[in-house]
Amino acid sequence: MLHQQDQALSKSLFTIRETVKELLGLSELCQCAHLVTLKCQHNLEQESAATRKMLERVPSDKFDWKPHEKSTPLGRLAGHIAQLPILLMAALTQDELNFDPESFDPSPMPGSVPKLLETFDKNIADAIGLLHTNADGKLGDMWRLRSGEQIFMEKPRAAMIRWVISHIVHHRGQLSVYLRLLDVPLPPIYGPTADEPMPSSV
Ligand code: NI
Repeated sequence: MLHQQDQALSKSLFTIRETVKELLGLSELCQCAHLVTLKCQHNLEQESAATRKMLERVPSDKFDWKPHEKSTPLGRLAGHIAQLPILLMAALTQDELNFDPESFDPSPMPGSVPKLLETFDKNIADAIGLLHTNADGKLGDMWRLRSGEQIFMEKPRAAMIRWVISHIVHHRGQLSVYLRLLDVPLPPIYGPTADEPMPSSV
């Protein structure tokens, strides 16, 4: 029974592989690494476009505002989102990133909305460029996020890239609540908002 299941699975995988090769004109199975790169790029482009729509709505005179005494101020939250793609670059160019306060030198937070958007656009473009030049064949390699001896995270590069994208989405959700509380009209992301319908082309 198990043998039959193995055979069925092998047959399915073979069919998938042949279909992918036919669709993309790929000649070798090793090109699957390139498919993972393309998938990462697609996810990143999709989520960064949606995230930029939210960053564009940040009011320039409310950078110090926060919804609760325990919350991060709006400017720092938006700046953190703009800087998160730096983690992607580290995942694509280094074996690890060490947040050790002794040696880690964080980038300065963007102090205005134009600077915020400029930082986000540049970081996303640089990360996508590195995906093209650095990713194929390396996405299965393990990558670490640490502070000195303390390891926060150890994952294959592809999983780390997915984690950073999820982290951007997580903070984008927070940002949408901040903007709602500040009475800023919200853009549609995966559905309409109370302020705007989805574009007709989506
Ligand atoms: Ni964060």
